[in-house]
Amino acid sequence: MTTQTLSRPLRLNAVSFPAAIPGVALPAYDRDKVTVGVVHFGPGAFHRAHQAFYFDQLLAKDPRWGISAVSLKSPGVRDALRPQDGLYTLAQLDAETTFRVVGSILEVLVAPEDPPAVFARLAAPHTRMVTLTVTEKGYCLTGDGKLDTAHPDIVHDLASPREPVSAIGYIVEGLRRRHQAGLAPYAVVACDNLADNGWRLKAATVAFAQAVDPVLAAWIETEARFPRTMVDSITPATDDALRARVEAATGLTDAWPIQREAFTQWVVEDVLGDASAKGGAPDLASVGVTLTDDVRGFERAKLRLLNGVHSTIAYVGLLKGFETVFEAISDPDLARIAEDLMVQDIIPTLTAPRGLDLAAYAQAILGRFRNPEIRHLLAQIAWDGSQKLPFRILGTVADALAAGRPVDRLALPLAAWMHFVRRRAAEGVAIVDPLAGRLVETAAACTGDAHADVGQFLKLEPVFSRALAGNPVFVAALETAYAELG
Ligand code: CS2
Repeated sequence: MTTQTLSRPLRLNAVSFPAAIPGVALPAYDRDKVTVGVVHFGPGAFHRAHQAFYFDQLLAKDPRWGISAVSLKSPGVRDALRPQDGLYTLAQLDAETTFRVVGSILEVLVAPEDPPAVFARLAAPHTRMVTLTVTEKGYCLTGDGKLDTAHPDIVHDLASPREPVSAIGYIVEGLRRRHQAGLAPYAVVACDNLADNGWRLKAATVAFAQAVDPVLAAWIETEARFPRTMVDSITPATDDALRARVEAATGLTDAWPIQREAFTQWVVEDVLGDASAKGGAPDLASVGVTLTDDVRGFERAKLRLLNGVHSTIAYVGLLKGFETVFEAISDPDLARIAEDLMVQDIIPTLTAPRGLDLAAYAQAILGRFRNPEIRHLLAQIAWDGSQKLPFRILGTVADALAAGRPVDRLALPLAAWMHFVRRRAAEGVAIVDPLAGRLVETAAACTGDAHADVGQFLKLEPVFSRALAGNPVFVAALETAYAELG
């Protein structure tokens, strides 16, 4: 027993990390000299795989950009990372596997436990950037992309703007404090898979501020930067297999390591220019971030080709009994559907940004789905369908209809999602989706008849606009796909 205790690997932390097995990349800077320059909402797996990785590289050149991470709800990440002094391991699983200890997260605050600590970070002169990965639903938007003033969190925050619970409520309260203190606003960088993410967030933030303080709203409108972004790196949820693999590879235990593919991309709208020149914004370009005035081209291509096809593989794959993306894309029928969707249905709706060959980009995405090292559960991608499908598939559908092209294949993921919802509801399995209640009701009203069932789903207005729900070509395609998959 004593031997076991003695031989147990050390927990990763600020003291132990230099003892990692050689070959593991370690922070290339003195963490004691790093200061907070960024407040990040939503320190889930994606943030830790992606933005925190870029800032980890940046800190080796400029120590002003440490991250204060804020969990808006659960203490889980804080509880895992505090004993590790914010350190965690990033495993890149690909043809070559690498491990890296990331040091850019200096602290994790749990907002509901200590709102003043969050306000203090937001209002600090050195905080120049606020980033967000709060998933689609964290933006509290209506189906048509405006601030959802009926959302319970927004109702709460508009009534008590100094005691917010939503990301938008915190952003506005932080900006109010800066305005009052005569400080410049921070740049707000949305890093979720929403079309025109920064613009939508800006509009929602200004609308919120307008209801609270019109002078503040006007200041935000003119002074604050909300660049649009495209973010990309496939990041499956952490599991025990990863914990064991990380422990074996690094010689240290890590309660919450992160895994992703080697590929990573971050495209940010180049609106931080002035501030950057004055030393007020991080030099993201120096660590491989693309700064461009054509973010929309990248973002549409990624949302529609990668995320749209991901969701297709997830819903159709689950119906066929597959568990992971790798298994599903190894099925010849599904691989054909995925490729045809990309080439014949999605690419014709896109305008390639300068320097991007869409056909090659689509092939590269399919190659990434075929990465055998990545065990990405279809169930994870299937979460929050009501929030994801409008951005991932329905924009393509609307464009195809407007151009007079068929939408039969594009109807497949939507019909598969309907079956997925029905099956889960029938099995009594919880549906992870902010509309779960309405989805279960919709499923209960279904009979198995394609026309009637599709009609039930099309009543979900936050998902399907009236124009789409009333389009006979679209409805016919959905009914056919639904009957075929049933
Ligand atoms: C996935 C994305 O879970 C999902 O819905 O489609 O998280 C996807 O892996 C990332 O956007 C890739 O960048």
